[in-house]
Amino acid sequence: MKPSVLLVNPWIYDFAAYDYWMKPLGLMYMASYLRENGLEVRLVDCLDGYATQAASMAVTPRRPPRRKPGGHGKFLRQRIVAPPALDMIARPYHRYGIDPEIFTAMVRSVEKPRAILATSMMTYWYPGVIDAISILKEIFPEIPVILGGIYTTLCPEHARAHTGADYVLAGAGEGYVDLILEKIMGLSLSYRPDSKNLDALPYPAWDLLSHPDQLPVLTSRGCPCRCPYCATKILNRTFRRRDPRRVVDEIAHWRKTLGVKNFSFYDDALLVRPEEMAIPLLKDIIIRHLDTVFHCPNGLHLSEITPYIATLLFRAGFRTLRFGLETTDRDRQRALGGKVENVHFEQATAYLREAGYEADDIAVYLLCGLPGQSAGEIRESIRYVRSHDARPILAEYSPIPGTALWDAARQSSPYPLAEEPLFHNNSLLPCAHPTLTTLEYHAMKRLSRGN
Ligand code: B12
Ligand code: SF4
Repeated sequence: MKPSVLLVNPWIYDFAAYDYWMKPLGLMYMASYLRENGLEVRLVDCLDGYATQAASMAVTPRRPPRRKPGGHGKFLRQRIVAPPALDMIARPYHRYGIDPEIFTAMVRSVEKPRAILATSMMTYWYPGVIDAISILKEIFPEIPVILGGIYTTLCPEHARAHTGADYVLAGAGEGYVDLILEKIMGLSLSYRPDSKNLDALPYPAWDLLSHPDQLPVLTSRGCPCRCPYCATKILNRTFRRRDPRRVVDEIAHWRKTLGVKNFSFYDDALLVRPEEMAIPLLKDIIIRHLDTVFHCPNGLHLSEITPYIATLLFRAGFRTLRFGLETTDRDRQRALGGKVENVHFEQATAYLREAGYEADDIAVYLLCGLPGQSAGEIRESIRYVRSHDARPILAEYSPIPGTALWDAARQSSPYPLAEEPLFHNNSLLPCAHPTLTTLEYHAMKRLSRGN
């Protein structure tokens, strides 16, 4: 019998969460890599309301929440008591995902693994990681739990001190497969692709999902820009891309084998240097008639939109377009690295409308709550975007350790950001300028929705 590993995607603990095409992509890359090395891989995904197939379950699962046809929707959720650090916040706090009893039953139904690999996402979601690990340790006390992901990369010391994981690994997991297999599991590594060559990596193990209503695609790692509020350069030091044909091969593969129609791009810089990726990718999608729909929940670069690219996006079936404008204040745009100017936004919206998109299809992220950012600046940005026939979406700022803006964030925040990642939560507007009161924020939310 093959040695097995159990992969776990922990819960989200937060004031609010909505499943905007969320899937544990990093963990699924790890899964396929381990499988190629001869391991049996099992997945327990706390965020999958459909993941209830465990044979010996003594608990009846709740009905999964209704999903939207494009593959997004609500999570199951349960009201819970917020961690003591958040006591002063008078807002309901929730566990998003399956009930802990279901999680326990699912883990119990799995044959004893040789190791457990858990992932982590937002730094401030760590309480869900701690609770998942504590249950895993109760069921399999002697099995090593290896924790990786975005939280461990951004806050490794915190994760080592608090999560109860036996190994906390920071950075790309591909670089640790030999450590996991050889040192932790005592097995030998038979498959080791060049992890710097993204085309050499196996596709993520999406066949492990119970309900692949949509799947993420990643054409690259990293970003050539260096925006001071963003963690990308810490997560991926260099910008590397796949061969666009291989990306479309992957999409066609999932379309054929799992029947998936909706795909979401998780790239940080999908449109940058379009001749390398976007143009060949979109042309290939169009030529192959895949009958697919695409969503870009992560901000796209407005400055790359030309009439030609707008037309290709439309013809290739890109239906959810979100762009990073961040602010319309020119000084702030410069301070944020100068990746975009208002003229790019105006041109892009005109080209996209021309290509066939409706005003409502063109959504633009506006950062809200940056250190020193007045409410007036945000209001003005919302007004400007709305007056140009696009849909503003407020992206509340989450301060991230190691970024260029971190010191300013710490100085502007009433919360001890460095000691407690719970205060990185964007819902708290942790670095809000005094003019950005709660009342003002809610008024802006309404303004951005046009009411
Ligand atoms: C796609 C994305 C989203 C998607 C959904 C993501 C998902 N997975 O479900 C959407 C658009 C919904 C989203 C939303 C938000 N996001 Co986001 N998102 C990302 C993004 C661009 C990619 C994540 C990803 O999947 N990467 C690809 C995979 C392959 O990488 P990975 O998960 O890191 O996995 C690798 C390693 O970590 C490791 N690994 C992973 N698991 C494991 C396990 C083990 C055992 C090991 C050894 C290794 C390992 O190996 C993997 C392969 O190399 C990241 C930035 C980035 N470049 O990573 C931001 C990022 C995570 N998001 C961020 C933010 C701020 C947000 C928002 C708050 C934005 C906002 N203001 O609205 C919202 C919050 C959402 C919510 N409250 O519901 C921040 C994190 C902030 C924080 N404090 O932690 C990031 C880092 C971006 C940034 N600005 O710097 N996001
Ligand atoms: S362009 Fe986007 S992903 Fe790249 S550094 Fe700026 S915010 Fe981060």
